[in-house]
Amino acid sequence: MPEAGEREIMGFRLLPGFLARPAQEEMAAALRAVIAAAPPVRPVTRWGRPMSVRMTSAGRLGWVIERGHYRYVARHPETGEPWPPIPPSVLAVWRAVSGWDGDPDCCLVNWYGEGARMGLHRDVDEGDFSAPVVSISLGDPARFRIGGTSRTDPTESVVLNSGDVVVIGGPARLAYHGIDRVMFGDDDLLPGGGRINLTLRVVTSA
Ligand code: MD6
Ligand code: FE
Repeated sequence: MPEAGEREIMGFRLLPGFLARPAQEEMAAALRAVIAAAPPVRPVTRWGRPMSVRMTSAGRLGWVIERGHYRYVARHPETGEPWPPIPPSVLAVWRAVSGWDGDPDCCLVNWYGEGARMGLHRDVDEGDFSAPVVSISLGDPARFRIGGTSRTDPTESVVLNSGDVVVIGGPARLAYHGIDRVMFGDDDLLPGGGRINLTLRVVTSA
């Protein structure tokens, strides 16, 4: 049974308002330190186009695109330093909702400025699809599109607001999803506007 306020669409478990405003503020402050240590970069896709989203990571491994290859690596591509640790408040969300015995290897940090979006994709670079991916949204609302395991399956969309958490596991773990658009400036958590999405991932099998 879903808890109050919880709902499921196409196998994606939505936990609207999981984080109250003070918890969002604490997490945003912790992420400012992550971003200062590991500056977000615009990955260049295998088609040679820079993404509109800026990305960095925390944890043992970070997700990067290296000369068109999507992979997890232990160091920031520009600074050469190990990724900063995943903030404790972020790990606490994973432990509360993932149902997974163990912590994630990677917290991918996606930064959306004005006009940024993310095309329909699947997260398939991890070594263990039995673990869920947990997503946390902070800042401006965004329209999240959810499909099935085939690119041509029908889709639905839902707005993700600051403090919302999404768990994708089970059959939905390999479903297509993306961000159609961000309602830039509609939320005041992040100074100057913008949206941060965190995705927590188990990368290596036990
Ligand atoms: C975003 N999220 O919300 C992009 N991936 O900005 C994702 O790509 C995502 O929300 C896997 C699981 C949950 C997600
Ligand atoms: Fe994704």
